[in-house]
Amino acid sequence: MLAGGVGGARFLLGVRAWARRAAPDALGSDAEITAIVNTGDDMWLTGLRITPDLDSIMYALAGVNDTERGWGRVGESDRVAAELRAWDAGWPWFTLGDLDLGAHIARTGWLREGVPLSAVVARLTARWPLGVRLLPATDDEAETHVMTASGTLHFQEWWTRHRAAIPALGFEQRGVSSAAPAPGVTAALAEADVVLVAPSNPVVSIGTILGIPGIRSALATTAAPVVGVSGIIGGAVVRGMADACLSAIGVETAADAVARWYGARNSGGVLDAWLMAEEDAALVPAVESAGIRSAAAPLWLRGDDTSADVVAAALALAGIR
Ligand code: FO1
Repeated sequence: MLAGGVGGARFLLGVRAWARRAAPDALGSDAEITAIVNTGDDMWLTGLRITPDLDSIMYALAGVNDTERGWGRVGESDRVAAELRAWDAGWPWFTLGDLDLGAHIARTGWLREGVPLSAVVARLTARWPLGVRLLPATDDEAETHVMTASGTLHFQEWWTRHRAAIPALGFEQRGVSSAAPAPGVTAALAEADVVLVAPSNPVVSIGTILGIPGIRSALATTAAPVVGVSGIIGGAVVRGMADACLSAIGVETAADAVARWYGARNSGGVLDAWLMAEEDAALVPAVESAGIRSAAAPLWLRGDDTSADVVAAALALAGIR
């Protein structure tokens, strides 16, 4: 699985639910699930390394996430954040909850000791039986920055302070040319029975993972079918502001346009198949004519069970029942 944060977390809960109910003859009830997670949203804030997408997925799989906000911990408090504001430290528009800070402090301490991010993620996730292995796309810092008419800013500021309201002229992954897939990433892609592309933000989540040197070629050469799930239903993004990102790169906010942007694997892209919502069933022929197998199914991720149904529909496109 390639996944971003909030959309990726919901979809991963569905993949886990599917694996728990799957017939043994499919991938076996002990299906191994590896999530390769976007790290382009990551940043240093008041000396702490924040990794939003990895944390959103970890907390969701552990069942300790704040389901209203979509990020951070349930039962959170912000006494430290109030103090940081009083000291005028950090970003007043970016709340670091007290429980969440526990993870940031632990992570930053280990990183400062020289522990690579992937090993830090292994230590943090060992606290709960997630049923999913989390891998950062890279252990190197390759943060997404947004170019606007009035200058370049970190993605996280554009996203949380400005709510993506400042028109983006483009995105850059700072330091991506010297970044490498984290240990285990290319092997996971090579050895997979199937690779799922979560309905995450195609540009700044999935696109950022694909931008790490070596990941596209691992996807191109794996024997596993690569199946994507649309995060756009009926011409609108399900949540988040992916439309602001798509328009920045000149891609229409439409399920078929995103499939074409990912491209067919047999013509240099990444997808073998693309699952869209019933609302977009009329677009299936257009996607198929781009060389990408396609189908339409109910796509709303309401709970684990319906999400597992979406996963089953995606796997069926890959010939896995
Ligand atoms: N999003 C917000 O809109 N406001 C916040 O104050 C905020 C804090 C925050 C803290 C930790 C964390 O892991 C995520 C946080 N997010 C916040 C969400 C974050 O912007 C998103 O999870 C992704 O980075 C965007 O895809």
